[in-house]
Amino acid sequence: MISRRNLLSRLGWGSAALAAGGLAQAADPHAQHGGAKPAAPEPAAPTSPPAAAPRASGYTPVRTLNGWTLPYKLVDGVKEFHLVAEEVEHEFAPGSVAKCWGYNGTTPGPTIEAMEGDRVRIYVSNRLGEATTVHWHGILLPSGMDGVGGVSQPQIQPGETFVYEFTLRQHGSHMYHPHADEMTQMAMGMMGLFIIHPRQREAIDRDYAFILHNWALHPGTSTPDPSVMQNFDLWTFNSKTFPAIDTLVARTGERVRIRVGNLSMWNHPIHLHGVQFEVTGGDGGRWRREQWRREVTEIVGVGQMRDLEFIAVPGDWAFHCHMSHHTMGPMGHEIPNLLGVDQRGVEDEIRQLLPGYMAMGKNGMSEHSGHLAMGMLPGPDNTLPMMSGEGPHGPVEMGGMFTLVKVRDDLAPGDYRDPGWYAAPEREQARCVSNDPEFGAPVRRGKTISAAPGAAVDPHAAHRGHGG
Ligand SMILES: [Cu+2]
Repeated sequence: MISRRNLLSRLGWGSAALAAGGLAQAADPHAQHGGAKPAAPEPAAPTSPPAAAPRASGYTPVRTLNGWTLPYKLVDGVKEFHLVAEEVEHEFAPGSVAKCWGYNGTTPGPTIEAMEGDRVRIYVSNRLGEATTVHWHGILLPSGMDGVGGVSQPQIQPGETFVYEFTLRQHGSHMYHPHADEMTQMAMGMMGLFIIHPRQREAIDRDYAFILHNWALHPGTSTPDPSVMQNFDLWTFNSKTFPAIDTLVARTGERVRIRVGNLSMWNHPIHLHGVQFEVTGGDGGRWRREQWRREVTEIVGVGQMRDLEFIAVPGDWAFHCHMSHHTMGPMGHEIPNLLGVDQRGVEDEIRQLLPGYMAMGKNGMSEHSGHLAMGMLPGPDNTLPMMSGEGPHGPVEMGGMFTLVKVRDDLAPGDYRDPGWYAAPEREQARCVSNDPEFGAPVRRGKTISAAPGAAVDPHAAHRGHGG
């Protein structure tokens, strides 16, 4: 497939480039005069590079957040991959480790990366205690290679290795996952990305990819609970929660693509600050240019993939799910609403009876991030705080599906190291101008309720006297 963008970039190469392909024909001046196709390409202008052969010159490799790409062996022209389904020890973020299931030692499994037209042979060994299969989600292939246990193949029993083989007839962002005891195996972390690059090189400088997922890793436990359908504890980009999720970095002016897949049980409105991105593709490959949409939030539905592209502008930009509970760590779901209730002294007593108890704070939940920063209020073992992360201006108060896109003017191409925090120019920095609550003469309507006299405006202030 030739994208409009690629085509336009080739228009300057002389009319020889226009001879191939229907899209090019519309731009061909000959087409307007009687519609006769030119018999042969006109000779290219002397300054034009040769343009007849497609540029099968490779691709910008995908950068899998906190992940890796599976190496392959070329055997008689076939790319051979080997996946191993197995139990893995996985760290969601420092302080939370669990027994999960994945491939080749990780959840998600390694990214499979190949090119349109490649023939791939994929061995799948099962080292789990139960049968599995692999379904190649979104990939056009013969029915017997589709990986649906009982329908397209017998299940792969523990200890067995199956082989899948097919030719890639498309390009785009795709995934793989089991189609056997799916509820359990996906809840335990079995999934991975399958990225197929087009033969025509795309104008993308940085290409990121990850999968959205949710986990019922209840506070104090170390194995996800596959029976949970809605109330999850952990919300992850590639099985990591903030602040353990990799930062996405780019140089100012670079074209960045972020491929987002969703194998969780919820739809996620994925939101990026700082730019209007274009949604340029989905499971059905790269969309025609006329179908691209300019957005700042894109819902990635369960089982879907979306490609987001933008030109990088300098700064530190939040990139997160907009369901606010999905940017939190584990919190328990039956917590009473204690906004406005003074709980001094009560919470510790409750926690002696209920070890996982975390109350809603009197002035909101951010009290807790303050407590944790002060070394107080440790949660149950192996349980992440609800909010965490420390930024250059204080606590970030996030968790779960949150990370940053960091763009700098002076990054070398291919440098993916976290550049640290952005230093905004002084005139572009929001700042405090008063600490008088009666400051100014703002217009207000309705019935306002003032904070009680003496109420702690600073949520940490009430605890400073505890000597904690
Ligand atoms: Cu979400």
